[in-house]
Amino acid sequence: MTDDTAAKEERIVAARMRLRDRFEARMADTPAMADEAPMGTGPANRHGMPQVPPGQHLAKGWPVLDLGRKPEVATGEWRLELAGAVARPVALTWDDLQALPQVDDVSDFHCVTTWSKLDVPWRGVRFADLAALAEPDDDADFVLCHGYDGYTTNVRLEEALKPDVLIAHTVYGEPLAREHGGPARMITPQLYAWKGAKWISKIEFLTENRLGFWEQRGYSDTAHPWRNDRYS
Ligand SMILES: Nc1nc2c(c(=O)[nH]1)N[C@H]1C(S)=C(S)[C@@H](COP(=O)(O)O)O[C@H]1N2
Ligand SMILES: [Mo]
Repeated sequence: MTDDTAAKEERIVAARMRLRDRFEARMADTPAMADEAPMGTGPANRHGMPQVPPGQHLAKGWPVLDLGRKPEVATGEWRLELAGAVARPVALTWDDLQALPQVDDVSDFHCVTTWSKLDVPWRGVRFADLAALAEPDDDADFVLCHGYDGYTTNVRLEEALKPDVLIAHTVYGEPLAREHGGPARMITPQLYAWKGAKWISKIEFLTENRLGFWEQRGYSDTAHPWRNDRYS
């Protein structure tokens, strides 16, 4: 390893640790994690609670929701930009994504239009591991996620740092289908599913909140399914 590479790795590890400290400090005073059972992150976290959040029912199959466009992005062309309030903007290639630590996680998926899917087995890269690569500024409190279809959605950084938030490329052991956001999408199991951008192209770190597509149209900024938090 060259000195350069070693220094870079050290910086990324330091950024990862700063993000973790921040996440833990914030979680200590947010209701979602102060609850004994945070609920929403899959079987281990439902603790005998009702199967689906208030007003939700189990979906048959897996509905597809989009803006009427399903962009086709070949993995060779795919880039994921990390930009905005960060020390080191980067554009990851598909190989870069695959070279990061890969995580398997089973989580629940709640669409605000009232259907839910339970126990979805995803594989991908933790948002927190990705974010560290760009070294977000300490006052970057929000992210705006962009899709190749022009979609946007905003997420508080602390929500995005939850360990079940992934940039997922595989589901049920198969490459993520284009209709569900393949080659890669974000998932936010503890928030309504519109907060997870399909065909994710860019994660913009922001010091001030900026509303995404549905948030501008009256959907909740915070979007917690277990609090029936659908509209603003
Ligand atoms: N890029 C993009 N991401 C998106 C959307 C979209 O229209 N475009 N729809 C959102 C909504 S409303 C939901 S419920 C989920 C649906 O994911 P699915 O089609 O895989 O069920 O994706 C979210 N992410
Ligand atoms: Mo949705």
